[in-house]
Amino acid sequence: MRLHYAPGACSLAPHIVSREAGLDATLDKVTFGAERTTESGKDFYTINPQGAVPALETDDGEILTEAQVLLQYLDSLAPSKALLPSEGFAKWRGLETLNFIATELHKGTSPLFKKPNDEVRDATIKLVQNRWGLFTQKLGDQDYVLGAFSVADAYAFTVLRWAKAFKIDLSAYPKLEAYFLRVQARPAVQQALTEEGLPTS
Ligand SMILES: N[C@@H](CCC(=O)N[C@@H](CS)C(=O)NCC(=O)O)C(=O)O
Repeated sequence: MRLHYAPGACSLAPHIVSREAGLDATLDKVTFGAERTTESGKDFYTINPQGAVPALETDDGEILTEAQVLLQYLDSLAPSKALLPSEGFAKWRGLETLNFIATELHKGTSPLFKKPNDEVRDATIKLVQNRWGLFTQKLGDQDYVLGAFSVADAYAFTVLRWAKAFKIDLSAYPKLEAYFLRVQARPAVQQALTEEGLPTS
């Protein structure tokens, strides 16, 4: 399979999961400019008309988009790794958490990439701080948000990297820093960061 990604973008989450799951995923970097081209020399819009990463080309030639769906797909390819609860109410809690990360944390933070004016920036940061507070409540005293490491942690880590890069003050949630470092220390996460040319600490 081939994962289209941009360094540090939300595509880092499925990249991490592919490494956690030991799946054979080839990386294809997308360059964002006036045009969007892949490292393999294609117009990225022909792969994903939305122009957004992540996009996964499966071994059967299907193209799958939407980060949280890719995460569930990758989990389904490696059931023995149990990277997302699949039974009982834990399954629904897992899906609820993934959707929260996608719609509240990921899409809550992404307006900051568009260089908003001060008013929008301040409102965005306030919302992001509130949502990380809610995520911290979900985390509680657990090491990982669903108990054991899951695809949700790969996604949350990816978005928390952005909050840190934008220097959003999350000091009211000290457990988040320990959580971030715990996820970052995982060998698969280190591998994915290295493969994307990103700092590993
Ligand atoms: N709905 C998509 C959105 C993915 C997305 O926002 N990707 C960003 C990077 S994190 C992107 O490629 N943005 C470029 C653009 O939309 O122009 C998903 O959830 O996977």
